[in-house]
Amino acid sequence: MTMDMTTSLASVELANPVLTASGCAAAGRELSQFFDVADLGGVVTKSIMLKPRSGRPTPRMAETPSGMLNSIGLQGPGIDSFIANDLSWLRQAGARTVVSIAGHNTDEFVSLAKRLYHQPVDVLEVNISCPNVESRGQVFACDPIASARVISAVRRATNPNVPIFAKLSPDVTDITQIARAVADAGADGISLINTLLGLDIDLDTMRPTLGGTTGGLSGPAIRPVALRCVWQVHQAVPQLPLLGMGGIRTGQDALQFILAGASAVSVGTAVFHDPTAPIRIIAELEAELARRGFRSVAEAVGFAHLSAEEQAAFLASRSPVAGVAS
Ligand code: RRO
Repeated sequence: MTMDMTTSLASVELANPVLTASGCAAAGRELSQFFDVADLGGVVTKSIMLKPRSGRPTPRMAETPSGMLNSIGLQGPGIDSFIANDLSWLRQAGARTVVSIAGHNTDEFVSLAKRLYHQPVDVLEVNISCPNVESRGQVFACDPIASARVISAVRRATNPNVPIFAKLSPDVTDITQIARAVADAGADGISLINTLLGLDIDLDTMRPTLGGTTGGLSGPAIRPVALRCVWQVHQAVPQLPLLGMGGIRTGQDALQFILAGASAVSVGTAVFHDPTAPIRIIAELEAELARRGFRSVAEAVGFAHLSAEEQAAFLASRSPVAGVAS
């Protein structure tokens, strides 16, 4: 039996639930030497700002024993160059495109949404959670009121046919409070999680390793945190589609996020050492779903929230491939 790998992010249907994660593959072009980006569920672009931006001082990356720290600081070409070069390339490549935007304030987010109004954008990811901004006051996702303000303004300025996903930070006391605030403000879905704020000290210089002092931690070490966030947010706002990410390296990891409530997943840090990881993960996920008796991705979304009895009843009702394979 063939597996139905399709899924959706609000109104947007995807051929499969595996996307790139923002910031780990620019606008997808550099991955196209390894595979056809149209074979992905979608490409999530590096967060783009209004103006070209050189980012934070170097060094901008640090490897730690338990993950990667980045302090890029929103380096990018600015929205005009992005539309002319990157978005047009993604369109001709035939990829589903999730454009990530970032602003210093609500007006900048609104200007970006307006510039993208008539562009080939499938989903707009509103990055309100970059940890590498000038001040913590700019991490809108740490405050429900600031988050809601940005999201409602972006929702009003964005093409109504384009769903907007708010990208949230795990560095908060209660992520469900932020999730409810952005849902009430008009977010069509939520991307979670951004990196965790971290620090590394170089023992030779006895100074912070990163030029920007602090950085965002990513990789498998943050996976349980990300999974917990997806679980909690799915429970709090079950009707809202979630794009889950944080340390996904294998199809089994991706399945965990889907069972916790994600409709799709993004693969980020893994592509630095295995650029083909997203494509491999699509195949692995399909096999993992089949082994457990699922016939579609949709059946598995949020399945971990069912009781053992409910799970067994569902799988038994689906004979002849009933039951959970070991
Ligand atoms: O550019 C960055 O430094 C950056 C961004 Br915009 C983000 O959202 N998350 C991150 O870890 N780094």
